[in-house]
Amino acid sequence: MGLGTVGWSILVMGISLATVIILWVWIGHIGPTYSSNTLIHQQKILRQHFGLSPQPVITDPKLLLTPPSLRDVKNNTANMTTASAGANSIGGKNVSIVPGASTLADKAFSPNPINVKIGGNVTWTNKDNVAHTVTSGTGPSDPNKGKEFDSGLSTLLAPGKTFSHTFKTAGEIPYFCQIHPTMVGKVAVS
Ligand SMILES: [Cu+2]
Repeated sequence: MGLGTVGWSILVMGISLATVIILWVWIGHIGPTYSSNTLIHQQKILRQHFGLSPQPVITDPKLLLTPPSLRDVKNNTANMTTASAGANSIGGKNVSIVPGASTLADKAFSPNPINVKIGGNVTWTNKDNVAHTVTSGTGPSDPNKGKEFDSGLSTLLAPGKTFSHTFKTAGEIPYFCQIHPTMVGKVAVS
């Protein structure tokens, strides 16, 4: 009883308060990003361990607003429909407009060149994140541009969209993108 007990009580309270302050200063300053940073670090180690390429860093703000599980749905479903369409028709070929295509010249389309039988069709899928066109011809100044096929400047081939064309005559048909004319490809019909 008396001052001794009160003294001890104050001491215990003081130590508790000090502990709380120390813990707050020690852990509190790490902040809310601590757990997500740990997660990223763990993923990096795991990817290295299993020989996977490092996680791509996403900076596109539109993509960051989309949950990861929904990010590739458009492209994936486009692949599914073109894959089944290709399987059902004789000589159906698929060409991708690859990510970053606008600076890739003749690597913008894959595979390039593409071989197709007479009567066969080619389906282009835009796997890039900007719109393109697939337009027959050697470039914007070709007087015959778009004669054989053209996905169109008014109906741009948006990301995830597809465009198909059936080839009826043999020959080598160059094509390009009207928005980025350095993107070039070739269809060989035989
Ligand atoms: Cu383009």
